[in-house]
Amino acid sequence: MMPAEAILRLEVLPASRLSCLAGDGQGSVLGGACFSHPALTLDAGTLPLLAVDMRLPAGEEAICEVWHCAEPLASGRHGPIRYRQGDTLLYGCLSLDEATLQDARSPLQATTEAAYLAIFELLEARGFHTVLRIWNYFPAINRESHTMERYRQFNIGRQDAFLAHGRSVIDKVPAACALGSAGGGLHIAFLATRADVVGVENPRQLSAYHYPSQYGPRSPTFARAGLVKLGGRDMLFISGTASIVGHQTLHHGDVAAQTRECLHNIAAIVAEANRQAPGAEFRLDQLAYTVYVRHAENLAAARHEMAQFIGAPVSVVFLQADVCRADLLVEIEASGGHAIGPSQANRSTGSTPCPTPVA
Ligand code: 3EB
Repeated sequence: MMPAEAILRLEVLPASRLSCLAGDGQGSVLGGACFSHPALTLDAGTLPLLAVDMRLPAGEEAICEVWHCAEPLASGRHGPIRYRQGDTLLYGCLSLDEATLQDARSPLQATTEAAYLAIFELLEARGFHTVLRIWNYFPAINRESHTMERYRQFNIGRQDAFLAHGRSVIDKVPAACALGSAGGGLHIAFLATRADVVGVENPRQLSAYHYPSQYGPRSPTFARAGLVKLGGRDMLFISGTASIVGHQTLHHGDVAAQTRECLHNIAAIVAEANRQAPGAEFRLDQLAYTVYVRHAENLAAARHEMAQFIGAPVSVVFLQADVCRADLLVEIEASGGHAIGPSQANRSTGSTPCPTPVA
């Protein structure tokens, strides 16, 4: 007998194979994000698929991270958000141009606040109380404008939206990442759930929501990781993780040492998750990773350190992106406990032909 499909599965595939998803049963696709430079023009129909303008390692094809869900799914729209949901999971995404408004807020701050307000409105309307994981991308993340670094403007807009919806900004906050894209507007994707989510913090790091004001007037609103039980399985979503101990950046200018520090931090989060979910037994080599490296010339060093530390993880994607502090050269996110890879049906029959690329 075939084992039951996991309720949630991550499939990493080249964008040229996106059209295969129809054969795979587009029905199982919850949503996803594609990375390429320039951004793809996706004809995704009703699927919430984000097209992010982000550089890849030299010679690599545009790549998509696609989430599949075994629940019966339905798609919808809410304002700028495209979403798809089952009984316990909802994935949504939106892309907004930075609007110039006639008020004191910077365009990025105002656009971020509007995006998060729309997300919370949708989630309240659909009865999904908890954001499990949220991915944020916008250009020139370290550039100064309106007297402030853009990442800090983003943090104000994000926190104001949490507060406007009566949401806590110090715990029960989502796992997240915030990366600099190569162009375009503000792109956000999110995975929400009706299940209970436990926030996991890293004993080696001050919680980001308690960062002191030297990093900006508002602390970033995210947890180091989120732990959830779905379909009887413990799943772990680890936020973007950098070479930060306490609240300080370590190893300025040394990408290899920064990569190792990221991985020590991820190992600490995994140990903490295993303590909070006895029986889960998350393992570093069983996680799916995305590694964001600021400078193309540092990709090889980051790859080498990953291989030294983890061996051969089940999945790893490398992308080139700016990270949210100017002195950070690399950031690594990971998730596990869900299935990783192509569907079991595809595994047993070999790869499905898919002659017509969507892009
Ligand atoms: C850090 O630990 C590095 O603002 O959502 C990592 C993950 C970082 C998420 C966010 C920022 C965010 O502060 C930066």
